[in-house]
Amino acid sequence: MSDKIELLEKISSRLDAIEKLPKLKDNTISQAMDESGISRRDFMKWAGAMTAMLGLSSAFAPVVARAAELADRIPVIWLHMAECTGCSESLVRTDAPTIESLIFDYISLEYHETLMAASGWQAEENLESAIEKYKGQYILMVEGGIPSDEYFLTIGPHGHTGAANARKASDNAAAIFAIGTCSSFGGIQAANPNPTKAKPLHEITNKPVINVPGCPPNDKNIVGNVLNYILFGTLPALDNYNRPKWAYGRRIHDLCERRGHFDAGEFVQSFGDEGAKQGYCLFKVGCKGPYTFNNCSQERFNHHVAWPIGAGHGCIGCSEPDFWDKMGPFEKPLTDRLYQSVFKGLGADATADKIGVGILALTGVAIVLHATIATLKKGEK
Ligand code: FSX
Ligand code: SF4
Ligand code: F3S
Repeated sequence: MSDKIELLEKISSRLDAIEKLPKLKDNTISQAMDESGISRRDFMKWAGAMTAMLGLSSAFAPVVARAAELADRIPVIWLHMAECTGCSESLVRTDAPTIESLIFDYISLEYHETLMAASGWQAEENLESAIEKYKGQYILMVEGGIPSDEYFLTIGPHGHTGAANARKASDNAAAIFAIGTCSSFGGIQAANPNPTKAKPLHEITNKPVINVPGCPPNDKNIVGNVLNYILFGTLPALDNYNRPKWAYGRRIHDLCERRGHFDAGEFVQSFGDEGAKQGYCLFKVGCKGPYTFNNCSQERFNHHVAWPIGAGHGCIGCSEPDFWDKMGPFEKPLTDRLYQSVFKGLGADATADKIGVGILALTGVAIVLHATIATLKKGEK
């Protein structure tokens, strides 16, 4: 039997078992799509695109669609720590529902502070009863950096700390996702001087955490992780920063729509100049796409129409550890120093393909050199 058929059979029997679990929602995803004017054909097209995004062959599209239809069987607890709520907004703030936002609506969100009606005692009880009722079965998603100093971020009538809530919810979860750069790496809360001693989720719990960074992360990356868990029930292939390789395996620069201009030495020199009007490369006005691992250039935001570089500003490296401190100034290239040692001595390039810091430093030099030489050559023409 080929590996593909064997895997498909394994997934199908996992989905059969999940289907037997109680439905946690009254409606079905098909009803929700009907109400929003999304056809079955659109849904299957979407499933095909998600299949490709997850790095699976098209033969897996029907099981990906089925996993989405079974998303209501898996309870989800979503905790907020110190953040701007942009990660939740990435999913819920749309002018017309996307299939991702419908699925987010359809998964059984047992607890989500921004979206639920409960507050105070009732909210605290809801969290405790959801953890108890679905012990060992729920997906935990945590958004935000976690202040480690007990004085900051106390929540609810008992005054539990965010760190204590996150730890307790992690202890009993079936799978744990750090949603956004704050939860994955500390984010803006942990930026120098880090007054609340904010930490990433993986430093608060000793259970395995899958990081889904981005400030905010793409809605497809959040939903893709839920689907991946339903399909496989195991950790996906991860890079050195525990980011799923299917989403964070390539640099922004690798598939950027302005890459041809980079190679040709055509750079925007200042915002609003002729090069900017021509859609030239943004490296010289600070784009950090060459150092950033994420799939924004393919997946984009807002119904797949927009993303930072498409809108005319460079990538600021928002899915990399410590980017607030290490990627700045955001509108200048990193020409004053070699790009290295972003996080605990590792460089961003040490992630997906395990290139060492030495080579990374060379990469930084090579990129700056390319930009300089290409511009000089351009001037000679
Ligand atoms: Fe905000 Fe989420 Fe940035 Fe952080 O996103 S978009 S500050 S990653 O935790 O709300
Ligand atoms: Fe795109 Fe930035 Fe790379 Fe230029 S430097 S090609 S704008 S990712
Ligand atoms: Fe962030 Fe860069 Fe994507 S700034 S949203 S990783 S293009």
